[in-house]
Amino acid sequence: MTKKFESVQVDDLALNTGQGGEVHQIAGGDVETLTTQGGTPVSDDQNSLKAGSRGPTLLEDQHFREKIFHFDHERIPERVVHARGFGAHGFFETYESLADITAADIFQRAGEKTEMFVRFSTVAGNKGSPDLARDVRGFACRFYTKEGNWDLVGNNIPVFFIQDAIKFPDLIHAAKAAPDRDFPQAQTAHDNFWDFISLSPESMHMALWIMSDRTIPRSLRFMEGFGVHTFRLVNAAGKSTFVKFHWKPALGLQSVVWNEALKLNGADPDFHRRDLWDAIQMGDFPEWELGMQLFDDAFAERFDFDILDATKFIPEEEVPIRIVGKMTLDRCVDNFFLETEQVAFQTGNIVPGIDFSNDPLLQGRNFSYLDTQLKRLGSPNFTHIPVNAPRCPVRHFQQDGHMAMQSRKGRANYEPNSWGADIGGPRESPERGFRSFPAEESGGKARVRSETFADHYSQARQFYLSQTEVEQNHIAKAFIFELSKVETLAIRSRMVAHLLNVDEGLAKKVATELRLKDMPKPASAKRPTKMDLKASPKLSILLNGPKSFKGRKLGILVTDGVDAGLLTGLKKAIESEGALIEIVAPNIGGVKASDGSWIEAKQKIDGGPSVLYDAVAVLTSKEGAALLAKLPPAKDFVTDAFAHCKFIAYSAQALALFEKAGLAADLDQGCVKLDAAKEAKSFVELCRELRFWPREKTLEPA
Ligand code: HDE
Repeated sequence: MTKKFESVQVDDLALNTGQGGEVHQIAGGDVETLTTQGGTPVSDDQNSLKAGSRGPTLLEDQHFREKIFHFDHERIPERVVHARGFGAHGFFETYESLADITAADIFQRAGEKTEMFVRFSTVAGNKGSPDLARDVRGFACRFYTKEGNWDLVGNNIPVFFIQDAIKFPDLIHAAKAAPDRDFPQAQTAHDNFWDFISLSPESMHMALWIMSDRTIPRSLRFMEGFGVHTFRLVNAAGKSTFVKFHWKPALGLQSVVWNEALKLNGADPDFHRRDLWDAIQMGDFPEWELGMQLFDDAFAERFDFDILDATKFIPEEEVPIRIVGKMTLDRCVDNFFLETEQVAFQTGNIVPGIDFSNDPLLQGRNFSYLDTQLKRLGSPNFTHIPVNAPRCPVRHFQQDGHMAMQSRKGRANYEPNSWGADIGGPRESPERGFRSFPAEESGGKARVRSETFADHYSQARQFYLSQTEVEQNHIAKAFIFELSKVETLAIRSRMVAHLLNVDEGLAKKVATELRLKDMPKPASAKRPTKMDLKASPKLSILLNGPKSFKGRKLGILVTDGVDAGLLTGLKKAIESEGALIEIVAPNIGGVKASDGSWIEAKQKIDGGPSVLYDAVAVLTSKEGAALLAKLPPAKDFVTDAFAHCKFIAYSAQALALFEKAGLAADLDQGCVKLDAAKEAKSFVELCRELRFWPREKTLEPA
C-alpha cells in the first residue's frame, strides 16, 4: 500500500520561534544532531552569526557559508536530450540458456537474476516539462552483469528520425524550443520541427510513428521498448547472429487520446512518474519480457531494407520474437538526484558476447554518450557513483581526476610492470576479455549514404496500413493538429506532399482539414513506395491491448447519500480484477453514504478530473446529482469521459448530471446504468476493452 503519513498533532511540534537553540522535538522522540559537512554539531540553524542582534553577518560563520555555498552548486546541466526522466531499480530473470547464440554471461543460465536500473524519459522537453507531451519515450536499461554493465539504451518506438548521427544536433535543435524565443517547450507542433522533417524524407517513417498514439502512452507500464539498432550476439565459438531487442509489457499496450493528453498535462504534469511510483510502492511491480529477433547474414541479404538503417524495422511476422527473460521493477529510488539524475547510460557499455553493428547512428551514439557524461557529471570518475558502478570487480590503472573515490592500492599504476602478481595488478585476458567480432571491412573513405538506405516511404505506408481504422484516424488528426500550429503554409504543403507517397487517403484527409488551397504534387522520391508490403498487425496498439482492466484505475464521483451497497459492490468487482479505484467528491474530506458510513475522498472534484482515470462511475443521491449539476468541474468530468470514449457507470439518480451536461440523449452501450451491486461485475468486464471506440465516430461531424 502507498505509505500514509501518520497523523501528527500540530501541538506536538515545537514551533520555530526563530530564537534558535531549542531542542526541536518531532513526535516520536529525539532527533539526531545536525552537523556541518565536516561533522561539527550545529547549535543554531535558524540564524546566521552576527555582530550584535541587529549587526552585520560575520564572514567567519563557516556553517552559514558552507550551507549557502553548497546550495549555490546544487544544479548540474540537465541532459541535452531526455532531460525529463524517471528511474527505478529492478532485476532481470533469464528464462533459458542462450549459450549456443551468445557468450554473454547474463544469458548462460536459466533462472539467473541480474540487478537492473531503468530510466524512462521524454526527449524534447526540459526537466520540468509535462509527462504527456507528444514525444518519443526513452527506455534506457542497465543490466549489472557479472562481466560488466550492459546498457540497452532504447526507445518506445522501434525506428528513428535519421540515418546518420551527424544529423542528430540538427534534429534536436529543430525539435526543441527556438533559440530566439525559447518556446515552444516539449512539443513538436511548430514550424522549426516540421520544416526540418519535411526537408528530411528519411524521417517520414518515424513521422508516422510519432503521430500515432505511441507518443502519448497511458503509462510507462503500458508501452513497448526497443533497442532500435541491429546488434550482434557472438557465441563462444565466435559465431555471430544479428539481433534486434524488444521489451513487451505484461500489461499490454495502452495510450490516451490527444485531447486527454492536453488536459492531463494541466491536471497532473507528473502523471507518468506518479503512476510508476504508485505501482511500485503498492507492490504491483511492472514487468516486461525481453524478446530477441534473431537473424543471419542470409536474411539480412534478402530483407527488403538494410538492417543497418535505423529508420527501418523488421516486422515480427517476418522474424518472430523469441522471449528470453523478464524484467521486474520492484524498487523506487531512495534519492532522485543520486540515482535517476546521475545515472550515466552509455551505448558503449556492452559485454563479451554482445557487439555493435555498423549502423551509423549507433556508431555515432557510442561517442556521444561517454562524452556527454563528462559535461553533465563533471568528472571522468562518474563510474564511481553507486548507480553507475558495476557490481562485478573493477580493476584497471586509470587514476585521479575530480572526485576520485577509488584507486588501486600499492605502487603499481602502470603495466607492464615487474612487481609480481600481488602488487603488480591486473592483466588482460585473451580468453575472458571482450573481443570485437572480426567483421571484414573494406572501401574507400567517403562521406556517403548507402544506396540501400534510400527507400523512405514504403515502411511508413506499411506502418499506416497496419493500424486499425480508429488508429489511422488518430494519426490523421495528429498531423492536422501539428500542422495547424505550423504558421508557414509552404511547410504544411511540403508535409502533405510527403504523405502522398505514404497513403493518398491520409494525405487528402490532412489537406482537406488544413484547407490547403492546392493539393501539392507528391514529393520526389529516390525509390518508389512499395505498395505491396504486408500489414503487420503487431504494430497496432489496439490489437495488442490487454485482456483485462488490471493495473488500470476507475474514478468514482460520489456525493452524500451515495448507495453504500452499490459502491461496495463496484469496489469489490474492481479489486478482484486487480485494478484500482479512486474516490472523487465535491469536498476532499469525503461524503456520508446512505448507510451513514463515511467515505474518504482522494480527490476534490476540481483536482480530480476524469482524465486521471481509465474509466469512471458517477454514484450519487438525488440531491447529490442536483449539486453536481451546478458544478462546472463535475460537468467536465462526465463530458470529458464521454468525449474520450471511456466506459461510464452511473446510478439512476446521477442521470440529472448527464442531462445538465447535455449527454443524456447520447448515452450509448459504453455507458452502463448500475441498478444493483451485482451488475458491477459486468461493467468491469466491459472495461477490459479499455475504451468504447464506436463512440468516436458519433462525436465527429458527419
Ligand atoms: Fe540518445 N542521447 N542519441 N538516442 N538517448 C542521450 O546521453 C544521441 C538515440 C536515448 O535515461 C544523451 O546521457 C545521439 C536513439 C535515451 O539517461 C546523448 C543520437 C535512441 C537517452 C544522446 C541519439 C536514443 C538518450 C543525452 C544519434 C534510441 C536517455 C544524455 C546518433 C535507440 C538516457 C545522455 C537516460 C540520451 C545522444 C539517438 C535513446 C546526448 C548523438 C536512436 C533513452 O548522449
